[in-house]
Amino acid sequence: MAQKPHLNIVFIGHVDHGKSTTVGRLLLDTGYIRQEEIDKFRAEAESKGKATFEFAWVMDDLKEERERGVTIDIAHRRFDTQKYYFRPTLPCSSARLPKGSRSRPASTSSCPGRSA
Ligand SMILES: Nc1nc2c(ncn2[C@@H]2O[C@H](COP(=O)(O)OP(=O)(O)OP(=O)(O)O)[C@@H](O)[C@H]2O)c(=O)[nH]1
Ligand SMILES: [Mg+2]
Repeated sequence: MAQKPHLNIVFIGHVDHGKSTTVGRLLLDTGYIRQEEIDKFRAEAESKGKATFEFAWVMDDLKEERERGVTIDIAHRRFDTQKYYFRPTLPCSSARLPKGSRSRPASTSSCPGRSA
């Protein structure tokens, strides 16, 4: 079978505008995550005062990301449609940058935190 064309998608937007949630939803709708996992995240998020973050938690799996409700480290997951193979990317959050900074300083350029 021929390989599908591969498309990278980068989700860009302001803090809390729903980038992680959109990717989590796409992964559910394309069968790359099960509804049971979302239900588990929903219950856990509610118990920790982070209700509504269940879809974001699919991508945001670091402890600090879940506590703060922000994406901190770059993350990739695959999903497919009939015609394409997608690799969504959530870039590191600007929330990690020093106040007033518009670009990532050299010392934080490698997005520390997530292994593999
Ligand atoms: N009402 C509503 N809430 C949404 C929608 N999309 C996301 N949210 C909520 O917005 C909050 C932040 O969502 P995230 O997906 O973490 O936003 P983000 O853009 O990834 O945020 P950062 O990683 O901090 O940049 C969560 O409480 C979501 O449930 C939407 O379409 N409608
Ligand atoms: Mg995010």
